[in-house]
Amino acid sequence: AKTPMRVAVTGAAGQIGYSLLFRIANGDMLGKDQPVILQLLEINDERAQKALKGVMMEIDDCAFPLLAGMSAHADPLTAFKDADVALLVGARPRGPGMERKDLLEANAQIFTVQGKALDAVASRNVKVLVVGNPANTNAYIAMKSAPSLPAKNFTAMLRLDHNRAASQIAAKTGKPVASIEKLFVWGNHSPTMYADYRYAEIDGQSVKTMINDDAWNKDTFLPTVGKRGGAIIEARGLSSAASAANAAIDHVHDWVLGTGGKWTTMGIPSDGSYGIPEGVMFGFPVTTENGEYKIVQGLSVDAFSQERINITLNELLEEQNGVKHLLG
Ligand code: NAX
Repeated sequence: AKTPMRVAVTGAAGQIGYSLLFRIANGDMLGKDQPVILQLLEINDERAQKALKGVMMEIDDCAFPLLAGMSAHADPLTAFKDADVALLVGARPRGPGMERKDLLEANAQIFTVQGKALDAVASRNVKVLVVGNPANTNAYIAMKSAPSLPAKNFTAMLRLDHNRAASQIAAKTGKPVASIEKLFVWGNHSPTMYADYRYAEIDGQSVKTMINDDAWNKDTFLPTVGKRGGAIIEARGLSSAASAANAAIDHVHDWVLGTGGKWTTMGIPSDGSYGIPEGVMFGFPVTTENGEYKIVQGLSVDAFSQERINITLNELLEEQNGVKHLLG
């Protein structure tokens, strides 16, 4: 049997946690032959810790054959010990009267502490996915706070945007979502993201040619994908949770187990590709193999795409500048 992998999850008693943990323990993320140990972090608060215990009771009651252990933590230094995968889901939500700047700073504080803890105790090969918003900037802060870990181990979740884009394209073309290839999303996990289907194919046919409607791209597709999170809050009264958990599962699954040549989207520290400054945590088209991702190279960027990329890049650079003074 395989050695169990240690999976640390923060915000484990939250909404996304409640959809995520059961699927990890069920083998959806790391494979149906891969035992897992869950190391669950919540804030050091009686109610949160009690709620976490409740979730763990339910996980126990599923009797998952792949679950090789599980523990509750209030300190990232114990939660991240020897972690092979770390899903940083917990974050500070925007409270009443909170300015964007306050939100960035509150989260910068959390992700500085957690980055340092990963640096100190996690596996040297730990794969980190940041889900908690602002996801790209939080991932950037965690990466900068963990100088002894490779920067490439830190990623941000753009996969929900990617999956939302795929679902819209499937609906528009009437084709199965699984048949869509070479679709991806550039940039920040925010309404400025740029979902790019210029290269997408279904059964070898160009999606752009099939749709043949640039106005739909600009006026319907991009706003629908970009504002989907808001639409879900409006309809459900709560933010996306099961779909966010599903995207986190997809992201880590593909990173660890490979895409077999297919393209997907990951928020990763730029290596300078496509003019994105090095280190910026940016959504790129990638393929993955043997636990490593590679940016798809050589795509042309037309004027419209460059404009969209600049908007989402500038937003990220602004966020990054807003927290610069907090990084050592
Ligand atoms: P919830 O408020 O339901 O749960 C968050 C949990 O995190 C809470 O239980 C809280 O106690 C815990 N927490 C807060 N600070 C913590 C810390 N420092 N250490 C450990 N735990 C901590 O939020 P939920 O709906 O689960 O969403 C979690 C985060 O995901 C939010 O920041 C949300 O904005 C973000 N999202 C990101 C998405 C993405 O695509 N990247 C999409 C979905 C979601 O909006």
